Amino acid sequence: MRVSFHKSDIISVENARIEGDFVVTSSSGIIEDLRRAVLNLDLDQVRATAQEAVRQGVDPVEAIENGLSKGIREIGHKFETGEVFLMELVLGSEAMKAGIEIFRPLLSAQRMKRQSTGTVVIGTVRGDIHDMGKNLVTVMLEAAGFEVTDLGVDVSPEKFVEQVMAVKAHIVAMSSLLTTSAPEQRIVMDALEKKGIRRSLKVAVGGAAVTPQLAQEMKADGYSDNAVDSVDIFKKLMNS
Ligand code: B12
Repeated sequence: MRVSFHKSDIISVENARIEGDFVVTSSSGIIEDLRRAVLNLDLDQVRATAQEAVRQGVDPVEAIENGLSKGIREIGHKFETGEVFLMELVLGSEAMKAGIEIFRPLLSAQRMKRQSTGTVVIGTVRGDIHDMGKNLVTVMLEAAGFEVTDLGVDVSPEKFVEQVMAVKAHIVAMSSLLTTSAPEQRIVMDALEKKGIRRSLKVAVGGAAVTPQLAQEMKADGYSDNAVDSVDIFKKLMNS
Protein backbone atom coordinates (compact mmCIF):
# COMPACT_ATOMS: atom_id res chain seq x y z
CA MET A 1 0.00 0.00 0.00
CA ARG A 2 1.23 3.51 -0.78
CA VAL A 3 -0.07 6.58 1.04
CA SER A 4 0.96 10.23 0.40
CA PHE A 5 0.68 13.22 2.68
CA HIS A 6 1.56 16.84 2.10
CA LYS A 7 4.83 17.70 3.85
CA SER A 8 3.11 20.31 6.02
CA ASP A 9 0.75 17.67 7.49
CA ILE A 10 3.53 15.47 8.76
CA ILE A 11 5.05 15.57 12.19
CA SER A 12 6.72 12.16 12.17
CA VAL A 13 6.18 9.12 9.99
CA GLU A 14 8.16 5.90 10.14
CA ASN A 15 9.41 4.48 6.92
CA ALA A 16 8.61 7.53 4.79
CA ARG A 17 10.29 9.23 1.82
CA ILE A 18 10.04 12.72 0.33
CA GLU A 19 8.82 12.78 -3.27
CA GLY A 20 8.55 16.38 -4.53
CA ASP A 21 6.24 18.17 -2.11
CA PHE A 22 4.89 14.93 -0.69
CA VAL A 23 5.93 12.46 1.95
CA VAL A 24 5.22 8.96 0.71
CA THR A 25 4.94 6.16 3.20
CA SER A 26 4.48 2.56 2.20
CA SER A 27 4.58 -0.84 3.83
CA SER A 28 7.02 -1.87 1.12
CA GLY A 29 9.46 0.92 2.02
CA ILE A 30 11.31 -1.03 4.65
CA ILE A 31 11.33 -4.11 2.44
CA GLU A 32 12.99 -2.04 -0.26
CA ASP A 33 15.48 -0.84 2.37
CA LEU A 34 16.33 -4.47 3.12
CA ARG A 35 16.94 -5.17 -0.57
CA ARG A 36 19.20 -2.14 -0.83
CA ALA A 37 21.13 -2.97 2.35
CA VAL A 38 21.95 -6.46 0.99
CA LEU A 39 22.89 -4.96 -2.35
CA ASN A 40 25.22 -2.51 -0.54
CA LEU A 41 26.76 -5.49 1.32
CA ASP A 42 26.05 -3.57 4.51
CA LEU A 43 25.69 -6.13 7.29
CA ASP A 44 24.98 -3.57 10.02
CA GLN A 45 22.36 -1.86 7.91
CA VAL A 46 20.70 -5.20 7.12
CA ARG A 47 20.56 -6.07 10.84
CA ALA A 48 19.26 -2.63 11.85
CA THR A 49 16.62 -2.58 9.09
CA ALA A 50 15.51 -6.14 9.85
CA GLN A 51 15.18 -5.27 13.55
CA GLU A 52 13.14 -2.21 12.63
CA ALA A 53 10.94 -4.33 10.34
CA VAL A 54 10.29 -6.76 13.21
CA ARG A 55 9.45 -3.83 15.47
CA GLN A 56 6.99 -2.49 12.89
CA GLY A 57 5.34 -5.90 12.51
CA VAL A 58 6.30 -6.36 8.85
CA ASP A 59 5.46 -9.85 7.55
CA PRO A 60 8.76 -11.78 7.88
CA VAL A 61 8.06 -13.91 4.81
CA GLU A 62 7.49 -10.85 2.64
CA ALA A 63 10.58 -9.17 4.09
CA ILE A 64 12.73 -12.19 3.23
CA GLU A 65 11.28 -12.95 -0.20
CA ASN A 66 10.84 -9.39 -1.50
CA GLY A 67 13.66 -7.71 0.42
CA LEU A 68 16.66 -9.87 1.31
CA SER A 69 16.24 -12.43 -1.49
CA LYS A 70 15.78 -9.78 -4.18
CA GLY A 71 19.01 -8.11 -3.05
CA ILE A 72 21.08 -11.28 -3.21
CA ARG A 73 19.65 -12.23 -6.61
CA GLU A 74 20.65 -8.83 -7.97
CA ILE A 75 24.18 -9.43 -6.70
CA GLY A 76 24.08 -12.81 -8.48
CA HIS A 77 23.11 -11.05 -11.68
CA LYS A 78 25.98 -8.57 -11.29
CA PHE A 79 28.32 -11.50 -10.70
CA GLU A 80 27.12 -13.09 -13.92
CA THR A 81 27.73 -9.92 -15.90
CA GLY A 82 31.15 -9.41 -14.31
CA GLU A 83 30.17 -6.24 -12.44
CA VAL A 84 31.11 -7.78 -9.08
CA PHE A 85 33.43 -10.59 -7.96
CA LEU A 86 33.17 -13.64 -5.73
CA MET A 87 34.02 -11.59 -2.65
CA GLU A 88 30.88 -9.49 -3.15
CA LEU A 89 28.86 -12.68 -3.58
CA VAL A 90 30.20 -13.96 -0.26
CA LEU A 91 29.61 -10.66 1.54
CA GLY A 92 26.11 -10.41 0.08
CA SER A 93 25.23 -13.88 1.32
CA GLU A 94 26.59 -13.03 4.78
CA ALA A 95 24.39 -9.94 4.81
CA MET A 96 21.35 -11.95 3.77
CA LYS A 97 22.03 -14.59 6.43
CA ALA A 98 22.30 -11.90 9.11
CA GLY A 99 18.86 -10.64 8.10
CA ILE A 100 17.30 -14.09 8.07
CA GLU A 101 18.60 -14.74 11.59
CA ILE A 102 16.63 -11.75 12.82
CA PHE A 103 13.38 -12.98 11.24
CA ARG A 104 13.89 -16.65 12.17
CA PRO A 105 12.36 -16.46 15.68
CA LEU A 106 9.13 -15.08 14.19
CA LEU A 107 8.93 -17.93 11.70
CA SER A 108 9.75 -20.51 14.38
CA ALA A 109 7.05 -19.07 16.66
CA GLN A 110 4.43 -19.88 14.00
CA ARG A 111 5.64 -23.49 14.06
CA MET A 112 4.84 -23.99 17.76
CA LYS A 113 1.14 -23.56 17.06
CA ARG A 114 0.82 -26.41 14.56
CA GLN A 115 0.61 -30.20 14.40
CA SER A 116 2.85 -32.30 12.15
CA THR A 117 1.86 -31.93 8.51
CA GLY A 118 4.30 -34.47 7.09
CA THR A 119 7.92 -35.61 7.12
CA VAL A 120 10.46 -34.13 4.75
CA VAL A 121 14.13 -34.86 4.06
CA ILE A 122 15.82 -31.88 2.41
CA GLY A 123 19.33 -31.14 1.19
CA THR A 124 21.44 -29.39 -1.41
CA VAL A 125 22.74 -31.98 -3.87
CA ARG A 126 26.31 -33.23 -4.24
CA GLY A 127 28.79 -30.72 -5.60
CA ASP A 128 26.73 -27.72 -4.53
CA ILE A 129 27.19 -25.64 -1.37
CA HIS A 130 24.43 -23.04 -1.87
CA ASP A 131 22.12 -23.29 1.11
CA MET A 132 20.21 -20.08 1.63
CA GLY A 133 17.24 -21.02 -0.56
CA LYS A 134 17.11 -24.49 0.96
CA ASN A 135 17.26 -23.00 4.44
CA LEU A 136 14.39 -20.69 3.63
CA VAL A 137 12.28 -23.53 2.29
CA THR A 138 13.12 -25.47 5.47
CA VAL A 139 12.10 -22.62 7.76
CA MET A 140 8.84 -22.13 5.87
CA LEU A 141 8.01 -25.84 5.91
CA GLU A 142 8.72 -26.05 9.62
CA ALA A 143 6.53 -23.02 10.23
CA ALA A 144 3.76 -24.85 8.35
CA GLY A 145 4.12 -27.87 10.65
CA PHE A 146 6.32 -30.22 8.58
CA GLU A 147 8.98 -32.24 10.39
CA VAL A 148 12.10 -31.53 8.38
CA THR A 149 15.43 -33.35 8.42
CA ASP A 150 17.96 -31.01 6.85
CA LEU A 151 20.97 -32.88 5.50
CA GLY A 152 22.86 -29.68 4.70
CA VAL A 153 24.84 -29.16 1.50
CA ASP A 154 26.86 -31.34 -0.86
CA VAL A 155 24.66 -34.31 -0.01
CA SER A 156 25.42 -37.62 -1.74
CA PRO A 157 22.63 -39.77 -3.23
CA GLU A 158 23.46 -42.48 -0.66
CA LYS A 159 22.87 -40.04 2.19
CA PHE A 160 19.51 -38.96 0.74
CA VAL A 161 18.36 -42.58 0.40
CA GLU A 162 19.63 -43.54 3.87
CA GLN A 163 17.81 -40.67 5.59
CA VAL A 164 14.59 -41.06 3.61
CA MET A 165 14.46 -44.66 4.82
CA ALA A 166 15.52 -43.79 8.39
CA VAL A 167 12.76 -41.22 8.98
CA LYS A 168 10.21 -42.81 6.60
CA ALA A 169 9.94 -39.49 4.75
CA HIS A 170 6.81 -38.54 2.85
CA ILE A 171 8.75 -36.09 0.68
CA VAL A 172 12.38 -35.76 -0.36
CA ALA A 173 13.34 -32.22 -1.38
CA MET A 174 16.46 -31.36 -3.33
CA SER A 175 18.00 -27.98 -4.02
CA SER A 176 20.44 -27.23 -6.84
CA LEU A 177 21.81 -23.86 -7.98
CA LEU A 178 24.53 -24.93 -10.37
CA THR A 179 23.91 -26.27 -13.84
CA THR A 180 26.64 -28.79 -13.05
CA SER A 181 24.84 -30.05 -9.93
CA ALA A 182 21.29 -30.21 -11.33
CA PRO A 183 21.80 -33.73 -12.86
CA GLU A 184 22.43 -34.97 -9.30
CA GLN A 185 18.71 -34.71 -8.62
CA ARG A 186 18.04 -37.32 -11.26
CA ILE A 187 20.79 -39.53 -9.81
CA VAL A 188 19.11 -39.40 -6.40
CA MET A 189 15.78 -40.32 -7.99
CA ASP A 190 17.41 -43.29 -9.73
CA ALA A 191 18.93 -44.37 -6.40
CA LEU A 192 15.48 -44.21 -4.77
CA GLU A 193 14.07 -46.23 -7.66
CA LYS A 194 16.77 -48.88 -7.22
CA LYS A 195 15.86 -49.24 -3.54
CA GLY A 196 12.23 -49.69 -4.58
CA ILE A 197 11.04 -46.66 -2.59
CA ARG A 198 10.58 -44.05 -5.32
CA ARG A 199 6.86 -44.76 -5.67
CA SER A 200 6.14 -44.60 -1.97
CA LEU A 201 7.34 -41.02 -1.60
CA LYS A 202 7.14 -37.70 -3.41
CA VAL A 203 10.11 -35.86 -4.86
CA ALA A 204 10.30 -32.06 -4.93
CA VAL A 205 13.05 -30.11 -6.68
CA GLY A 206 14.08 -26.48 -6.75
CA GLY A 207 16.89 -23.95 -6.78
CA ALA A 208 18.09 -21.57 -9.47
CA ALA A 209 19.43 -24.36 -11.71
CA VAL A 210 16.02 -26.00 -11.99
CA THR A 211 13.34 -24.89 -14.43
CA PRO A 212 9.75 -26.15 -14.53
CA GLN A 213 10.66 -27.95 -17.76
CA LEU A 214 13.67 -29.66 -16.17
CA ALA A 215 11.56 -30.70 -13.19
CA GLN A 216 9.02 -32.23 -15.56
CA GLU A 217 11.70 -34.00 -17.61
CA MET A 218 13.15 -35.66 -14.51
CA LYS A 219 9.62 -36.63 -13.43
CA ALA A 220 9.73 -34.81 -10.13
CA ASP A 221 6.37 -34.60 -8.35
CA GLY A 222 6.79 -30.99 -7.28
CA TYR A 223 8.74 -27.87 -8.20
CA SER A 224 8.74 -24.29 -7.01
CA ASP A 225 10.95 -21.27 -7.48
CA ASN A 226 10.14 -19.76 -4.08
CA ALA A 227 9.71 -20.74 -0.46
CA VAL A 228 6.15 -19.46 -0.09
CA ASP A 229 4.70 -21.53 -2.95
CA SER A 230 6.80 -24.50 -1.82
CA VAL A 231 4.63 -24.84 1.28
CA ASP A 232 1.43 -25.06 -0.80
CA ILE A 233 3.05 -27.52 -3.17
CA PHE A 234 4.28 -29.73 -0.32
CA LYS A 235 0.82 -29.70 1.26
CA LYS A 236 -0.70 -30.74 -2.08
CA LEU A 237 1.89 -33.52 -2.40
CA MET A 238 0.84 -34.83 1.02
CA ASN A 239 -2.74 -35.12 -0.21
CA SER A 240 -2.04 -36.61 -3.64
C1 B12 B 1 24.86 -16.35 -2.71
C2 B12 B 1 25.49 -17.11 -3.84
C3 B12 B 1 26.65 -17.82 -3.56
C4 B12 B 1 27.21 -17.98 -2.15
C5 B12 B 1 26.40 -19.11 -1.47
C6 B12 B 1 26.29 -18.88 0.03
C7 B12 B 1 25.31 -19.87 0.63
N1 B12 B 1 25.58 -20.19 1.87
O1 B12 B 1 24.34 -20.31 0.04
C8 B12 B 1 28.69 -18.38 -2.45
C9 B12 B 1 29.50 -17.12 -2.52
C10 B12 B 1 29.34 -19.35 -1.49
C11 B12 B 1 28.55 -18.94 -3.87
C12 B12 B 1 29.49 -19.78 -4.43
C13 B12 B 1 29.46 -20.15 -5.78
N2 B12 B 1 28.61 -19.74 -6.71
CO1 B12 B 1 26.96 -18.85 -6.28
N3 B12 B 1 25.52 -17.72 -6.14
C14 B12 B 1 24.91 -17.10 -5.15
C15 B12 B 1 23.69 -16.30 -5.65
C16 B12 B 1 24.12 -14.85 -5.85
C17 B12 B 1 22.46 -16.26 -4.79
C18 B12 B 1 21.91 -17.63 -4.35
C19 B12 B 1 20.91 -17.39 -3.26
O2 B12 B 1 21.21 -17.58 -2.09
N4 B12 B 1 19.71 -16.87 -3.66
C20 B12 B 1 18.68 -16.49 -2.70
C21 B12 B 1 17.83 -17.68 -2.38
C22 B12 B 1 16.76 -17.30 -1.35
O3 B12 B 1 17.19 -18.05 -3.57
P1 B12 B 1 17.30 -19.50 -4.22
O4 B12 B 1 18.55 -20.16 -3.81
O5 B12 B 1 16.97 -19.42 -5.65
O6 B12 B 1 16.14 -20.31 -3.47
C23 B12 B 1 14.76 -20.03 -3.67
C24 B12 B 1 14.11 -20.87 -4.78
O7 B12 B 1 15.01 -21.25 -5.77
C25 B12 B 1 13.45 -21.99 -4.07
N5 B12 B 1 14.21 -23.21 -3.78
C26 B12 B 1 15.52 -23.35 -3.51
N6 B12 B 1 15.81 -24.64 -3.25
C27 B12 B 1 14.67 -25.32 -3.32
C28 B12 B 1 14.40 -26.68 -3.15
C29 B12 B 1 13.09 -27.13 -3.31
C30 B12 B 1 12.81 -28.58 -3.13
C31 B12 B 1 12.06 -26.23 -3.68
C32 B12 B 1 10.69 -26.73 -3.89
C33 B12 B 1 12.35 -24.87 -3.86
C34 B12 B 1 13.63 -24.43 -3.67
O8 B12 B 1 13.03 -21.40 -2.86
C35 B12 B 1 14.05 -20.51 -2.40
C36 B12 B 1 13.49 -19.43 -1.56
O9 B12 B 1 12.70 -18.52 -2.29
C37 B12 B 1 23.39 -17.03 -7.00
C38 B12 B 1 22.62 -16.21 -8.05
C39 B12 B 1 21.20 -16.70 -8.25
N7 B12 B 1 20.47 -16.00 -9.11
O10 B12 B 1 20.73 -17.69 -7.71
C40 B12 B 1 24.79 -17.42 -7.42
C41 B12 B 1 25.04 -18.61 -8.41
C42 B12 B 1 24.08 -19.75 -8.11
N8 B12 B 1 26.40 -19.00 -8.11
C43 B12 B 1 27.05 -19.30 -9.16
C44 B12 B 1 28.40 -19.76 -9.16
C45 B12 B 1 29.04 -19.96 -10.52
C46 B12 B 1 29.07 -20.03 -7.97
C47 B12 B 1 30.49 -20.60 -7.83
C48 B12 B 1 30.84 -21.75 -8.80
C49 B12 B 1 31.46 -19.43 -7.97
C50 B12 B 1 32.93 -19.77 -7.97
N9 B12 B 1 33.55 -19.40 -9.07
O11 B12 B 1 33.42 -20.33 -7.04
C51 B12 B 1 30.48 -21.08 -6.36
C52 B12 B 1 29.93 -22.53 -6.26
C53 B12 B 1 30.44 -23.29 -5.12
C54 B12 B 1 29.70 -24.66 -5.05
N10 B12 B 1 30.40 -25.74 -5.28
O12 B12 B 1 28.51 -24.71 -4.78
C55 B12 B 1 26.22 -19.16 -10.42
C56 B12 B 1 25.76 -20.51 -10.99
C57 B12 B 1 25.83 -20.51 -12.50
C58 B12 B 1 25.34 -21.78 -13.07
N11 B12 B 1 24.42 -21.63 -14.02
O13 B12 B 1 25.71 -22.86 -12.73
C59 B12 B 1 25.07 -18.21 -9.93
C60 B12 B 1 23.73 -18.41 -10.69
C61 B12 B 1 25.60 -16.77 -10.14
C62 B12 B 1 25.70 -16.37 -11.58
N12 B12 B 1 24.70 -15.72 -12.08
O14 B12 B 1 26.67 -16.65 -12.22
N13 B12 B 1 27.47 -18.49 -4.46
